[in-house]
Amino acid sequence: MVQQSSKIWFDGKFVDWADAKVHVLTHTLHYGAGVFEGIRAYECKNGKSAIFRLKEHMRRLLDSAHILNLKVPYSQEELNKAAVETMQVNGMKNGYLRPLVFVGAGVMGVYPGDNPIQTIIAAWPWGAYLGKDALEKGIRIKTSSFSRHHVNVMMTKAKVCGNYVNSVLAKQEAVAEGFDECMMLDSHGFVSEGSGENIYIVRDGKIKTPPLNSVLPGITRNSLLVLAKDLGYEIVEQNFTRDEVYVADEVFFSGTAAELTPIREVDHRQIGEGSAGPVTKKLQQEFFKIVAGENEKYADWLYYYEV
Ligand code: PPE
Repeated sequence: MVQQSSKIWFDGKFVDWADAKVHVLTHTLHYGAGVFEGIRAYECKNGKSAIFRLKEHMRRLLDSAHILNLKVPYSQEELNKAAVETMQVNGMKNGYLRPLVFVGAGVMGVYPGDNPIQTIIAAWPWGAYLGKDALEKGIRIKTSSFSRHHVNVMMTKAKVCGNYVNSVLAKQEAVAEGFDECMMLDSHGFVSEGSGENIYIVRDGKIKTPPLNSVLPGITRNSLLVLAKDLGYEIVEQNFTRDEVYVADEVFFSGTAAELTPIREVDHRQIGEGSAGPVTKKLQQEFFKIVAGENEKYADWLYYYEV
């Protein structure tokens, strides 16, 4: 059960958690043409709180909406403000924010007509996405039997609700078979991403992540590309195959929910020593310092607020 907070921002107003309801003929509920975001806020060492890369997340939300031709009636600045207020009104110093833009009820049929475009921002406390030990010990994954989207089937640059049917199928399969998560291949057979994370391999100190073809342009991914370079690592965006993953020294996932999660086993093959490797650990350590406001160099990635 999701841990409830008290209020949800709903079309410009705060409503009680229990009253944030929609009609069963809500268009997006039937056809999936909505867009969303996942954003984390962290309590910082200076006693304040900060939403990590809020502006970039809201920009991606509006980009996603634009790709789907949804006209969001709010500016990026208004959405930033609403996100901060959602944390404040709920008295939350840290947690997960979920903005969602959806097509409301009106006409039925795939053409959305003039149905209202509705926007919500919910927030709730969310701990480690892949389990308590995942961040430290690493997880076990399998290659999914489901391919990731072809770029002309779904719009992969957009975080579209309907895109996640593919993720749900893949995740269900992985969990049913006793794995923590899965690795998905694109329609050409190259490694793509996890059901809700970007993926990386490390071999001989060099880091690779798939280019932005079939994968979501992760904001954590963007942060790690900058951070890894700043730390002196070679990091490239390049296609690779599943067997290259098997022989990697280290494999890890990144995402807002997953943060930076080491992968210790892929398709029953141990990766490296079977625990988080040195590059993964270093990036993870530095990432957690940045989100806690302990590295001035990345101060503009933090959107501070007080509760
Ligand atoms: N790929 C996918 C498919 C994805 O869903 C996410 C985020 C990422 C990559 C990483 O993107 P970013 O968060 O910007 O670094 N997945 C969100 C939803 C997870 C969920 O189960 O819900 C998230 O991490 O918030």
